[in-house]
Amino acid sequence: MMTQDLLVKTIICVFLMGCLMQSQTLAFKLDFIFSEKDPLSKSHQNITRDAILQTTVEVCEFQALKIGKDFVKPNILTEESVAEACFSSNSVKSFKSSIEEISDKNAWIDIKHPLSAKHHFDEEMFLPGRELISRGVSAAKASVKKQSYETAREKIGKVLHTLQDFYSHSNWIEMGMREPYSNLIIPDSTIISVDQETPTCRSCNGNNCTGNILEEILTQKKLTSGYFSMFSLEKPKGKCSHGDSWDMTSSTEPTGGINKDTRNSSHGYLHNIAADVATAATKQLLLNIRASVGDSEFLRLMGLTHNMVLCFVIDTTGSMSNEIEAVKFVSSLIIDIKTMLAAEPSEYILVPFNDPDFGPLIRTTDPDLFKKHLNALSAHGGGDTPEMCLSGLQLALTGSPPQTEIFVFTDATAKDYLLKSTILALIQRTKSVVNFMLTNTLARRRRSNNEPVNGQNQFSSRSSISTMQIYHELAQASGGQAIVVSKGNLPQATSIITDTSRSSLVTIFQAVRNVPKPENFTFVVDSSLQNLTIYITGQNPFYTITNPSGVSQSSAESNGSLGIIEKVGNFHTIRPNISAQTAGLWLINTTSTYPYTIKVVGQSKVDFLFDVVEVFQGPHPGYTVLKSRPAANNNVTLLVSMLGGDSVRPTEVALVEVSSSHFVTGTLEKLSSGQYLATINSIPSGEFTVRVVGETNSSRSTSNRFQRQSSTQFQASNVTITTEPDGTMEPGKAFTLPFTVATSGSKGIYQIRVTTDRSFAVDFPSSLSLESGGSGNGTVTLTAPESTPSGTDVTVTIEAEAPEGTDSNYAVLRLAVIAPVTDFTSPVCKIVSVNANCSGNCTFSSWNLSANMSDINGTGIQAVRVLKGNGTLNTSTALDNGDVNITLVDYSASCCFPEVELVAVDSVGNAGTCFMSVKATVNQTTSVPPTTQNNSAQRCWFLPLGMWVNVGVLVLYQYLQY
Ligand SMILES: *[C@@H]1O[C@H](CO)[C@@H](O)[C@H](O)[C@H]1NC(C)=O
Ligand SMILES: *[C@@H]1O[C@H](CO)[C@@H](O)[C@H](O)[C@H]1NC(C)=O
Ligand SMILES: *[C@@H]1O[C@H](CO)[C@@H](O)[C@H](O)[C@H]1NC(C)=O
Ligand SMILES: *[C@@H]1O[C@H](CO)[C@@H](O)[C@H](O)[C@H]1NC(C)=O
Ligand SMILES: [Ca+2]
Ligand SMILES: [Ca+2]
Ligand SMILES: [Ca+2]
Repeated sequence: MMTQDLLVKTIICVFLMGCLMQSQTLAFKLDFIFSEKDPLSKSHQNITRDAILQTTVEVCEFQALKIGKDFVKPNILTEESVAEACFSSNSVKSFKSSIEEISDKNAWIDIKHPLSAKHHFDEEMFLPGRELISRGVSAAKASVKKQSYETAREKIGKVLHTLQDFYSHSNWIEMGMREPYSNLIIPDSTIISVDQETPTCRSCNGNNCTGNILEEILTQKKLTSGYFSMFSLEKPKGKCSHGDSWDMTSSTEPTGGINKDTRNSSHGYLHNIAADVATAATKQLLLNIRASVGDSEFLRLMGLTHNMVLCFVIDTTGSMSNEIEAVKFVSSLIIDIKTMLAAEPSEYILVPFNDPDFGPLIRTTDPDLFKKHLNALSAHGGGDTPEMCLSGLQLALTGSPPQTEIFVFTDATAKDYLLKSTILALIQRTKSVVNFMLTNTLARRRRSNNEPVNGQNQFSSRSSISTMQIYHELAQASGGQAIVVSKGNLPQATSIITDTSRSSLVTIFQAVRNVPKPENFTFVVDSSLQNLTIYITGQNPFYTITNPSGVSQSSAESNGSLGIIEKVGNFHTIRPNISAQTAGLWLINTTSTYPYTIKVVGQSKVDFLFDVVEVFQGPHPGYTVLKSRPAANNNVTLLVSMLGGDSVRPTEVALVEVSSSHFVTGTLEKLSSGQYLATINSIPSGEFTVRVVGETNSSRSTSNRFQRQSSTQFQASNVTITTEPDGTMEPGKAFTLPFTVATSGSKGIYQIRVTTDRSFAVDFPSSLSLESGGSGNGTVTLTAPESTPSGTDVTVTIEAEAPEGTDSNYAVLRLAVIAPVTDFTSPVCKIVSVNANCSGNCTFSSWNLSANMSDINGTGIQAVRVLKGNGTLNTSTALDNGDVNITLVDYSASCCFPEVELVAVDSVGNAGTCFMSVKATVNQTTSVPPTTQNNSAQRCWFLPLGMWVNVGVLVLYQYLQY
């Protein structure tokens, strides 16, 4: 667990050696390293994952109780079991990747700030460390409020690292504490630690370093933490060291150390306890965020979105009325006939575009509200033929969750075609799939069908770019379809939208042929797969499909022995009959003479997540997630996570060239359950996708073999862009973002382009002059308007294009705009009265409570929620003493639910709670006068020096700040 152990020292060394200089946005897996060393020690990743799983189960249980659903708590908490208990089996993939995101950002603190004492609660930096936590938590809450879940997860990951380190690096555990120190997440609370002069340690005796913290420090409950340096023996006189071999200060008197990072650390005998308390503290912080943002927002933050997202980008210019009607029709179909689908979409996103206007993005979980927005759309304006299609698509890509299926409806070319390379970068970063519904059939005929679509040069092939061709290229790059139909036939083509609304949709195979020749394609269908569907898009495609039993059907038969072929425009959908969906090797033989694409999908729990990562060497290897194109002419490493349970095992990970069926495979190394590192020694020069082949259990029968392929196409580059944002972007203030462009390609002038999805003022050098093998620096200056609401995020894409447009790369960053917070106090809850008569059968009696809530001198109460209990809440506002706004709360519940915990949240997310239990109020009516004391029922609270006072009172007023 925790930092400044061997691992971090390794990283620092690597840092110093300059090996990390090429890294992009960084992430790191601690587990891998520790499981090598000591599988029984807990890493930050273990602690973070355990706490997220436990908290999520708790929130889901509460939600289930509220709506009267039975809740089955899983015995063993895994992403799969928790998602299932939360009635969200379909979101395992996003749940898993959210946990990975948070863990990666947590670990990243060790890379980005390895020597910063406050990030690790070293050197008695208690107030600065707490400041980092409270600012981070407050920013995360602001981000969630603006639905910027990704930036919120990043913030949470970073903050958790510091919070968890407290329990390893301070003497909290040695003082006998076995509960989290709540003051670390209460911004305005007192923290008293020893001063710089007070000695805290004596030298250790022997290797089992016990008794080195001075007794008076422990008995007086004074907080202290260890000093650490890799370069110097010096530390303040009489202070404790962090300890272990990389800490040079630990050989200075007083020798030894106090950290509990692993079981082998100086105070390793307390490692397990420290890890348990750190887990409880992590839960406490997560529950604080949950109290502030509410249950459903918390679950969305964790990626448990229940199901898929429906995202439409719609041209609303004059000629589009047919299409708008078709979108309204298909949306209603999906919303109203949920039974056709496994579940209804959990979220709806709509981005209209016109010319010159586009947006805004409308995002809602309410199907009726979505319908209302759709119905409000009308076709008007637009001027000349081309419209602002890519600007609308850019908003959709940055404003929807990763891996969303996006549908773009237009009949016109893109006026903003210069955004094409930005869109490609966003597609690769988000792995979202873009499908185009194109209704200008004339444009299709005009386009040259033999023109190669996957050119090397996506940045500046501007000659052909203002045609509809751009849509075909973007669809292919994302693994989507560009469907060309007449306006009248559009409703028939929308079946693909209902198809993609199915849960657990996986891609089994895909291929693109722009220079067609007769060819045989094979792919493996496994027994876990349902609703096998094959899409073939192209002008007059000709093919024969044969299943493993030898049943075959040609494109000429729309209803044959294999199944049904639906044809509309250039789009064929093949739906094999259930009886023909045999597991085994399938064959598609094509003899088309026009370009075509093939995509095979189905529904299955077996799937994979992956990231391209960069490995760095050293005594212990590590890796960093790459957020741009990987380097050309190099080996490439993928971090692959399998979904579908423990029996799912990959046997081969390959990079498959898009334009041929050539592929390169690599070696596989198991990291932890379900996680693998695949190293491939060469990288295709053109576009490629990632394919995973594997088995669903140990027996080698063919029906247990499976294959999955990524939708998104990737590409290598000789150009790299390195940038790492530092600090927080504030409304109305210029924010600078330094970046470095390096190239192993040709020398010359590299064009730089920076775009944002928020039209913020942005300033950057338009070009950099680079030598081959050289690099150059630039700075992006971004300014969010003064009026930008706190929590708004902005996606910044920095692109660099080699001379003649022969190569390009990008860096995609998501930044949060956070307004400075001045309100650090939580609302106060005062219970005014409780009336309970809970005798006999609880179902026949009820109780109620009145409370006053206020946010004195603060931003005001924004929400009041029930955190625990199953009753009815009514609120109203009033003025107290003429000027203080108070919220009057009335809560009533059945006596079967004798406990309630209420929370009042102010405008910046500070949450104050009150708790009430009427368990013991048999036959009596109680009226509790408001008190001003800080108390809690059957809980513990903190004195500044950290003494526990356990107040075991049954009915008690509580003013507990989270
Ligand atoms: C920590 O997590 C890894 C990876 O999931 C796992 O293999 C290991 O057993 C965990 N360690 C502990 C002590 O829980
Ligand atoms: C180290 O000290 C702890 C605490 O006194 C004790 O429980 C443990 O057994 C000791 N370990 C060894 C190897 O002496
Ligand atoms: C495809 O396979 C069939 C039979 O398996 C074979 O006859 C045919 O020549 C193959 N076509 C190509 C282009 O390889
Ligand atoms: C999908 O597959 C299931 C199970 O095979 C079947 O019951 C269902 O009807 C299929 N749905 C569609 C739309 O074909
Ligand atoms: Ca138009
Ligand atoms: Ca126009
Ligand atoms: Ca406040």
